[in-house]
Formats: sequence, C-alpha cells, structure tokens
Amino acid sequence: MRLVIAVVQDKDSGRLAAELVKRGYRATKLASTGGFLKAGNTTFLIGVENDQVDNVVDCIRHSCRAREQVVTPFAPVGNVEAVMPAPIAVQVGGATVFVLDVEHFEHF
Ligand code: 2BA
Repeated sequence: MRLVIAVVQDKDSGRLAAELVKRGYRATKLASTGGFLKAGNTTFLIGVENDQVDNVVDCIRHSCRAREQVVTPFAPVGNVEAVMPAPIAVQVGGATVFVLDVEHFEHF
C-alpha cells in the first residue's frame, strides 16, 4: 500500500476532491500553509494500493493547474540602508506530490 500526499492550491481542492470521489478513492483533506508564501493551501492524504498510484497522480495532474502569484519578499526592519524589496512573481503548483510506502494499515 502507498500513501500519496499532495499539496495543492485551495482553488483546485474542490475539483480534486470531487474527481477522487468520482474515481472511487478515499482521501482526507487537511488545511495547510505554505512555508514560503505563508498562504493557505490544501494537503490531501490518499491511501491506495500500489497499482492505483499512477491513476491517482494522473487525477491530481488533471485537477490542478499552475498559477502565478506576486509576493513581496521580507524587508529587514530597522536597517536604514535597506532598499524596499520589489514584488516578485512565483509560479505555484500545479501540485507537490509525495508517494510513501505504508508499512502497516488498519481501518475499522
Ligand atoms: P509555498 O512554500 O508557499 O511555496 C509557494 C511557491 O513559492 C512554490 O510553489 C515555489 O514556486 C516558490 N518557492 C517556495 N520556496 C521557495 C524558495 N525557497 N525560493 C524561491 N521560491 C520558492 P510550489 O513549488 O508549487 O509549491 C507549492 C506548495 O507546495 C508550497 O507552498 C509548499 O506548501 C508545498 N511544497 C513545495 N515543495 C515542498 C517540499 N519539498 N516539502 C514540503 N512541501 C512542499
């Protein structure tokens, strides 16, 4: 058995959840926060058989899209020499996916 962990943008989470249910997969959605942007995102935990991993990753790929987000990097406080940082654009997503081996699984 494998555990697929997928960090996706909030905007894609509804579509991904619906698609997983449609394809008969069980999943848990966790509200999460990106370490870099410090913005909300959604982390899915999806437990599947080994031969289902490709189909689940395919489902994530088709449900999530990349978007550009503009961020202003952290400006040091109290430094008179500091120049105000200019906003930069970063590309977020489609999704960040981890596939882990599951040593033991019980469901009761
Ligand atoms: P965030 O950490 O908020 O990162 C959002 C986007 O900012 C990233 O998109 C990437 O384009 C950029 N970014 C992140 N760290 C950076 C850095 N040190 N320098 C420059 N740009 C940086 P994605 O790569 O698509 O990641 C989307 C979200 O997926 C991340 O949100 C984070 O929550 C998660 N993630 C990505 N890589 C991860 C990893 N190796 N481990 C755990 N979570 C990860």
